[in-house]
Amino acid sequence: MSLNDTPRAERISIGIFGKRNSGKSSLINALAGQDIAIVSQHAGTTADPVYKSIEIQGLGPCVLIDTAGYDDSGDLGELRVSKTKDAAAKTDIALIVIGDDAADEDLDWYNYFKNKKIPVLVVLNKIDLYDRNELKDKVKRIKDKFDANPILASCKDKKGINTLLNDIAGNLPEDFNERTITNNLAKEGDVVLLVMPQDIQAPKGRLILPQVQTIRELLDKKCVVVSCTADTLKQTLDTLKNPPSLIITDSQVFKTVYELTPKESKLTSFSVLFAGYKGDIKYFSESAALLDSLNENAKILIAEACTHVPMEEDIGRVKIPNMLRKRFGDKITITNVTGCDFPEDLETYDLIIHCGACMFNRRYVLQRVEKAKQKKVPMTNYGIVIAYLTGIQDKISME
Ligand SMILES: Nc1nc2c(ncn2[C@@H]2O[C@H](COP(=O)(O)OP(=O)(O)OP(=O)(O)O)[C@@H](O)[C@H]2O)c(=O)[nH]1
Ligand code: SF4
Ligand SMILES: [Mg+2]
Repeated sequence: MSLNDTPRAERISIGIFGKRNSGKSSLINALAGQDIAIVSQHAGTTADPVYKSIEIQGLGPCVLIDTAGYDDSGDLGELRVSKTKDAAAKTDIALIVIGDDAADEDLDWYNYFKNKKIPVLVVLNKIDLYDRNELKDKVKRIKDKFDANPILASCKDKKGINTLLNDIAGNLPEDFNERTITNNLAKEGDVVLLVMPQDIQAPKGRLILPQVQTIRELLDKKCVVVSCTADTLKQTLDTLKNPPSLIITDSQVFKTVYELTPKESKLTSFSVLFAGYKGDIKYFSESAALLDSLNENAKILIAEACTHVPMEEDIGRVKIPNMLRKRFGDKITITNVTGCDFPEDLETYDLIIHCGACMFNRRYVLQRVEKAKQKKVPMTNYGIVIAYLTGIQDKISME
């Protein structure tokens, strides 16, 4: 993916699931209109999930996810199935591909998505192999089993693909295109000031993704966007005729910025905004409020979506841990995880602190929140926890 493309986390993730050899990879190629996945008659050709960013007419920017068949067995097979489950956690809309007769496993996976309220469609592939009566029987059996009509397709003859694309467009999660980063905090004509310290963590010559996405959204909303670094904030405010209606800061300089924020301006941070955009802001703020109940024996998990090499001044490895130690003492235990690592034994932690997760899609972050809720572990994010630890939680606008 080039820098000019829509980030993967902002695309519709279409996950393709099914038994081995059902024609999942063939379907990816048919949907994409090009050969992007390897197809063969050998069962188990696709071993790891393959994520392919692509523009589909009528749908816009999508990620097609090809997966290993969920009927794979043995040690290696189990590993593949667990990776297929990871792909399921990132899926916005799922297709269950049936290449022959529907099996109980197909129904299990169908129900898995239904239970998670993820839209799911059943595709009966390879219809070119059956005569009219055989097809009628198969369709009836699928209807009985799933209580849903299958979409009939032949990847070989390129039949049914347009119908499938229309059905995908018609079944997208309701709020998919409605959610915004700044919600009601910024509207047309507002002057919004962004405070963005370009410290060691920002890649040379670039802005980080949450900043880029926020600027893009504010420009789309027809806001007047002004930006500065923390050390030029006072000077920037002095040059403005009126105080900005909103200041969005990097959380790391929350306190400094708060002290300079005019009383007419609302204040928030990029990661507070991303808590609402990608996660569950209500749970995040309720969880941060529980900070006061922690003590020196607390075990805290800090999860960061980026896998960059930790650097001096790193927010998740240095800044937040230092603030926590200052508050609760040196004995507290802090564990850092990055990327897709997220421990199964969440119940052993007293609090989870997540980064803004701009690299993850909302579905995936909400799945982590769900796991935390199930295990009754509070979960919050960088911006919110910093606001609490600096005592300005009541001064920031959450949504
Ligand atoms: N006749 C017919 N054959 C098809 C169709 N779609 C796929 N196939 C064949 O089915 C076989 C399996 O196709 P794949 O697309 O590799 O299936 P898969 O589900 O990705 O398989 P794994 O990666 O092994 O899980 C290949 O030989 C394809 O040519 C179809 O619509 N009609
Ligand atoms: S994924 Fe997390 S750590 Fe990486 S840039 Fe986004 S908010 Fe920062
Ligand atoms: Mg395959």
